[in-house]
Amino acid sequence: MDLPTMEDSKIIFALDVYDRDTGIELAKNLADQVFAIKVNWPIILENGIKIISELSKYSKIICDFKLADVENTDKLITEKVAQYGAWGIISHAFTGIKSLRAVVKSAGQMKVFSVVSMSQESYIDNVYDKLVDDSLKAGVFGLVAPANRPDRLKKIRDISGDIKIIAPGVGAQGGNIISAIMAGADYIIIGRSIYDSPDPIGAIKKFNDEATKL
Ligand code: FNU
Repeated sequence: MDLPTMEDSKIIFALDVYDRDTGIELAKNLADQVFAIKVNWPIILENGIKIISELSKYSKIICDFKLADVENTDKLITEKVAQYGAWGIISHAFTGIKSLRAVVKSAGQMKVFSVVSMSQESYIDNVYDKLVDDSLKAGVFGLVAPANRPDRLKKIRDISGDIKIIAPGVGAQGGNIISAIMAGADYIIIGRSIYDSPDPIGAIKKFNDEATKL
């Protein structure tokens, strides 16, 4: 499928809005500036799962559902998300390798990303190395690690080889795109600094310019 997505952009746009029309309008206008669009529960809870198919017309869609259940439940959710044409899905890793393997197995063509450290302090901070290890063993496509904690991100990069890392925390959460890329992020997830901007297209252009300066 030919999507107008800009393959060399390092930005993943976090479309954390409720309203369908606002979401579709933003996706239409921004798709050709970003690598992918990430949706989270807000737009799904308001509009239902079919919004994934609608948005997939404009960009690759990553579903940030942070799966964190026993293997069978994670599998049921993953299979359902795949039916609606999502390009990727995000799972937690702390539930262990059995659940991660179930997600990878039931994802089909979808790329699986696992959260190994968050953009705010959390109890998984103590076990990020184990989460990386399990994620690699389970065969995920990529990891989620914090852009706004570059020291932590660098440690994760150092133990993860060349697996893709997608990193939230730039802008509203205080992180900086350049230090995140230098620490090892492949793609930067940005939400509020784009959709809350009076000029979302201009905001993305600025982030793309910054990222390509490196
Ligand atoms: P913005 N996100 C996050 N931190 O912020 N998936 C994490 O550790 C994580 C995430 C998501 O702050 C968050 O849910 F694992 O407005 C939101 O969708 O730029 C996005 O990344 C950040 O949005």
